[in-house]
Amino acid sequence: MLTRRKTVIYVGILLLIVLMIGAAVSTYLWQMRLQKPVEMSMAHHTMGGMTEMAGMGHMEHMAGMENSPAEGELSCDSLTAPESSAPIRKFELTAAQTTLKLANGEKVKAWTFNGSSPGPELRVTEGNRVVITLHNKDIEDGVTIHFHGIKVPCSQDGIAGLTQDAVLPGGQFTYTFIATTPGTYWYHSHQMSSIQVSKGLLGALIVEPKTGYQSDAPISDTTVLYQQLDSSMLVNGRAEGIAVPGQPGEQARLRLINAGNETMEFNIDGASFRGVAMDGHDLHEPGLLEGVRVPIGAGQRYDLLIQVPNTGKVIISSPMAKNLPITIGSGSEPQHSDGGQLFSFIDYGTPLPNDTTLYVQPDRLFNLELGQNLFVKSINGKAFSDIPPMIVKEGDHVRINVSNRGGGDHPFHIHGHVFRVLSKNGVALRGSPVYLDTLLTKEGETYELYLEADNPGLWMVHCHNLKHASMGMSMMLDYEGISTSYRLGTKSGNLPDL
Ligand SMILES: [Cu+2]
Repeated sequence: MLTRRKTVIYVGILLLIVLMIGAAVSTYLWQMRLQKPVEMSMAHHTMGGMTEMAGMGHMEHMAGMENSPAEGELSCDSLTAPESSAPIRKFELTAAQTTLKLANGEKVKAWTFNGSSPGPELRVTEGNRVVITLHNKDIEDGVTIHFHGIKVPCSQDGIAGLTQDAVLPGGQFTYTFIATTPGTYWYHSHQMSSIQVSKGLLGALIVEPKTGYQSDAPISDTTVLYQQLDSSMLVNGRAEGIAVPGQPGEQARLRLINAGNETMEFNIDGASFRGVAMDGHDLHEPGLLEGVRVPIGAGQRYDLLIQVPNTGKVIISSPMAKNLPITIGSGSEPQHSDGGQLFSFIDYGTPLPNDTTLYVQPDRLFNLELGQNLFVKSINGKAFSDIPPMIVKEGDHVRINVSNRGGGDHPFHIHGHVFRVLSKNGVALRGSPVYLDTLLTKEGETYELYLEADNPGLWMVHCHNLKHASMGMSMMLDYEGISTSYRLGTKSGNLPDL
């Protein structure tokens, strides 16, 4: 009798477990369908006349409202780089399936630009007219190129299903933009981005200042791009650390790019350093830092300026990228410390005199809560196409309040714009102004951001943990009166965030 009862209990427990797994799997599969409608317009909201602020992020959107070009409407396609006599820099990038042989002998199947991952570093000068022709050799799902952090015109943003169709094998697409702002940027495919970026379709894009860098000591300039290529962590495409030459007294500028999906924290051992730029934008009077860990969210860039010491070398390392340190100079090993405080931009550097942005009254206010319910990564409790867009018009001063309500780190990325961080957890920034295109948010944190609506178009706003974006954490910033004829979905094959 007792045995029978036991058996019933065991079978019951087993059934419960099977049911729970079943529920989890079906929720997951259902979730994956979120990014796969048959056909939809990413700009499906035309809410003219809504000028009042507050709570607009919570407004119900009008489902199924198609964006038929009405009178006075502009198509994203018509928004292109202005004519100019700026010096032209031309590049050709060919996406192809390649087997890469890493330095450690390991062979990795990758998707590459011009045979390597990362693809070639594109280095241009401020003011250049940059012309990049993308060719697709054999990536069946098609590819695009998005220039992360660069303020391009709408038609050049490289979003499959929004600003263009994905470029299929044998096809090509030419991107043109003016490189207006010097700094460290990167490029990557925005077709099935969570898949294609982790397979290798990415590279660095550096815009050097017209005037060069002002300094009394010689400066080396090194791009350091970390990426997750399937299961391998790589730095500049290598499975081993990199060495940067440097004589005592010289300065090394490191352009750290986190092209992976997870936050990376860096220890800088053997020298004090300055954080001179974030997301390509110079910080004002950055002070010397020592023993401070630098957290770089997915998609973000930090430029560090490090003075090579007289005694030995400098080692920059991250527990997220074991065995991939950056070594500057030569000599004795520095003492390793990993218990330092996390770098905070709240009070780093000094304010600008006569900083008027701080007193601008917003015309629009949006509240965005980044979170998670079950397998959905959500914004205001909703996923992807259910999230109402933020609608603005050119010239608007826009306030966006972002809070992270769980589900991991969410690096919050806005296309086509640079935003300013006004406050963190209710505390106003009191150091240098901080301008970003990607903001690392951790659970429980709240930020107030300011953005000037100065680049009419249809823009994606998403988490740059691209897996999170593919699970729903993706929405739109739409300008009134802009439309697109491109469609997302299984019919067109355009799936920008899958
Ligand atoms: Cu996220």
